[in-house]
Amino acid sequence: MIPPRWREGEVAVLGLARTGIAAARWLANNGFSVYASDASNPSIPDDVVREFGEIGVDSHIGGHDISRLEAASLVVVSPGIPPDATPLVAAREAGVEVVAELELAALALEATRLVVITGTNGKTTTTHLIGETLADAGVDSVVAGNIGDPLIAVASEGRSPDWAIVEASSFQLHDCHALRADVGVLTNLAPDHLDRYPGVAEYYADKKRLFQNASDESVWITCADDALVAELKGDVPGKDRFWSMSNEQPAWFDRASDRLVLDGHTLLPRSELGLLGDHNVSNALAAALVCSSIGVGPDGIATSIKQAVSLPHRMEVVTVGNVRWINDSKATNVSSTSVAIAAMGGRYVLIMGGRHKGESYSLLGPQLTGGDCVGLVAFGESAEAIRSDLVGILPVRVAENLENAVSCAASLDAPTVLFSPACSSFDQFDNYEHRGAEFKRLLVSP
Ligand code: UMA
Repeated sequence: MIPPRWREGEVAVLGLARTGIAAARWLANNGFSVYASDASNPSIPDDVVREFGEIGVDSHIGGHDISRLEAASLVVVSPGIPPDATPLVAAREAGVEVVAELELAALALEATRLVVITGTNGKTTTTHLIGETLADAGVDSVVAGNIGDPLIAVASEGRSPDWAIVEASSFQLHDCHALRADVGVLTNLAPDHLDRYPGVAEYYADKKRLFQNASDESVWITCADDALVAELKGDVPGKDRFWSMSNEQPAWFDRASDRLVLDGHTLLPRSELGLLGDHNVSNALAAALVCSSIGVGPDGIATSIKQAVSLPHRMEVVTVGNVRWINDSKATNVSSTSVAIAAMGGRYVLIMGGRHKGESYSLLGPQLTGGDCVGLVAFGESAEAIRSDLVGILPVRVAENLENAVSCAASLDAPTVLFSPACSSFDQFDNYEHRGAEFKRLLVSP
């Protein structure tokens, strides 16, 4: 239930990108007095500006009025705003409650049960596979969160589906206190976002918020092979359902017979999974466990998973002439690129680069040593750091931008080029989608 105290004054919405707009809309339409602001000048669509005028959202761009934040009954924060941002610090110091949009949405959708998927890598694909399988099975469900649409937008549509399948980033979990996952998935853990967190412990602590408010009815779906995940989860109440890439578990990959197995029965042969790499076998097993815990039968799960194709910018194959280009622009951290490298077979060139996030690229050294990767092209702000971390391992060329990196990779004459940046995109692009779209455009019109 939405706490009545939040109605006792003005609610301040921080950030006016997708999340802030959706949160302000829901709040104003539900009788709250709303002040929404953004420190920069995001381009807010004209119809949203008009709508805000009609529903009474007081919106300001180009800065935050700190005194209004300090006097607010609640601050609803967008995930892209770091916890140490000045307006948030001011609000907290003034004793104002700060919540994530995800928390507000979960309270607004009281009758909807939540599957919450978090982890460093694989969460978007797992969320997508669950969403497709439940939709195919006719389960009243919606997919939301980090994958695309903020959950509060579902509440705004007046819908109250039986299930919401929510991809939750650590940023979104940070200011969640009452959020309760009915089914929770922790895909894996690896260092990431070290440009925002003081250290990996703080990043993992936000992931751990998945398990807050655990009860005996909770269902936890985690990988039995991952000691770090087990340690983070600890001994919380609820029912555990494990998957494994090597040992017999409720869902597991039987490598000897090349099959994905669910509850003792073949779910599908590995060859029928249309997604590249072991990491996607792992994602499919996690999704299968979620769907079976919601009541979908193994045949339905298998049919939906077989039909799944890779999402844009995640090991997305684009064949141009004789070259297979793999767009993995979503790989914004070193562990994600490591997973992509593990999925490769045959000679290939690797393109990496973008904005450095604080991780060492030398972690990739052992995988690249003496392997199929015949050359590395580093571009963007992090090019020099990548070069100096990996230059002893394989030939490294430096390119100023993505366009030059693509031409350089093409000149190396390998049958496959893997574009898996291991960095964020913000040095030269709006986001990873923009970067991936540019990459694909360059392939057709270099
Ligand atoms: N801003 C302020 N004050 C500040 C700092 C920033 O007003 O002090 C403003 C910025 O100018 C910006 C807004 O706050 O306009 C922040 O917006 P946002 O970055 O949260 O953007 P949204 O469009 O709302 O997108 C967010 C997620 N973005 C981030 O987490 C950075 C999207 O995840 C998510 O899809 C969307 O909500 C819907 O849930 C993207 C992402 O990059 C895909 N996620 C990270 C990742 O996957 O690695 C976590």
